[in-house]
Amino acid sequence: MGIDKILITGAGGQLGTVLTKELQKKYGLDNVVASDLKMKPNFEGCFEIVDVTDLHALKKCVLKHKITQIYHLVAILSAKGEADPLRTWDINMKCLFNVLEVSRLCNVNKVFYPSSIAVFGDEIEMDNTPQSPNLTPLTVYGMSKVAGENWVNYYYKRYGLDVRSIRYPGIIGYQSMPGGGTTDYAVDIYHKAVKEEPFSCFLEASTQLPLIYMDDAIRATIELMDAPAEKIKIRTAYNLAGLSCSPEELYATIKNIYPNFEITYKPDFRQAIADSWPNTIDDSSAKNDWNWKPAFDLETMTQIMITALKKEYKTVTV
Ligand code: AKB
Repeated sequence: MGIDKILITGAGGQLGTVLTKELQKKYGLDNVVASDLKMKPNFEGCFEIVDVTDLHALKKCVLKHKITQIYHLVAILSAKGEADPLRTWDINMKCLFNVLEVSRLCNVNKVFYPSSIAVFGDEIEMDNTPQSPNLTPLTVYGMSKVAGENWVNYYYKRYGLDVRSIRYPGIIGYQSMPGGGTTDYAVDIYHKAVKEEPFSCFLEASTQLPLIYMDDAIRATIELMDAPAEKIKIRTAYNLAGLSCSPEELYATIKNIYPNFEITYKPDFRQAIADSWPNTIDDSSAKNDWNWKPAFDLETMTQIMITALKKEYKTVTV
């Protein structure tokens, strides 16, 4: 087998920014192609501007670099997606179809497709939400992920395309900002604390949601992609758990470090979305099939986030 050549779509996003660096470490700078609609300042490595809604542009990039694996991260998320439901559906689905078709036609042998806790809706058990309940998402983003999970399963069964997927909880990291999600509050709160500004939370104090620290999210992605094919029993998407907490619990861990940090609660339309998502997730299939085990709890995550952001803001203001 030759060397793997990796393409990441949406490489400038919250997860893409960090995943690109990890994949560069794993496969070498020359074997990873990051792509997005525009390049981030100071990006190191190979970058291509690709609009994934354009099948021909994507195909050209895949052929030019002899890509063998695609991590397809482009999507409009839960909260932003509600501003224009039909456009969200069009973009999320069109991009996925283009990635699947180009992969099938151009000998790409593995694809990663991120799903989300947004696939769940108001018919689930909120605690320890099982792998396969009735999926009735409330957002267009969630609907596109349910459809996407079924399409990747279809491409696996019909064409043998090795697509693997995780239902990410809200991802929390200091290296990049999320954009347009319902779990974004849990990143913003750390930035406000370190800047010593009060925080206005768009969810109610007690709204428990599944979250995951960035390093766990990255490791889960790479472990899933590295697992032998016969271990991957679920070809829609795996439930994945990191930690679970409410805004008031997260706030309490920050207040231990910043005793004067203030929070107010002003729930908006995102409250209804959060209310339809699980409190906690049953990820026993991921644990059993490919040995998933999270490493970060809430307290550890808070320590790391605050330490890293303090450093970052100091550097920016000096
Ligand atoms: C969002 O809040 O939309 C995302 C997600 C959980 O998929 N962070």
